[in-house]
Amino acid sequence: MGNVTIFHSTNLADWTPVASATPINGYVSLKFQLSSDGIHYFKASWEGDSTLNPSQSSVVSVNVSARADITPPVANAGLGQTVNEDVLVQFDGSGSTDNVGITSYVWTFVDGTPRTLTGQTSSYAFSNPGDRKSVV
Ligand SMILES: [Ca+2]
Repeated sequence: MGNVTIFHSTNLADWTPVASATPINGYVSLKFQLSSDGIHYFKASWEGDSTLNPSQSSVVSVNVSARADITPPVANAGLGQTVNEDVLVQFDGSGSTDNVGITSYVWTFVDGTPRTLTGQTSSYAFSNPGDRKSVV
């Protein structure tokens, strides 16, 4: 049994060897991290050792269209504010960022009882005096 070499390409022309192994029970397993979306090609080339077992190669394509997003968002609720009770406070989370995009904003705080607001910007009039930390 000859060695199998696995090549990677994104254009079917420039092939980069990524692994070489001797098949076990006819199989070679490979773990390879794809760094970009799009079509990736893998070619397995097997070195034959006789006319009965000639060299062969086979190409498969993998279309990567959605990789898992593992970068968490960074919440920015802006600077602290001091206001009197019953005066409308403006919350602004527009300084928050994410590598893909922010799908929702949730503001939670306690004013007598736990309160929840939604939206990139929101407003609220506290009815109880005291220090509050609002989490976006
Ligand atoms: Ca993200």
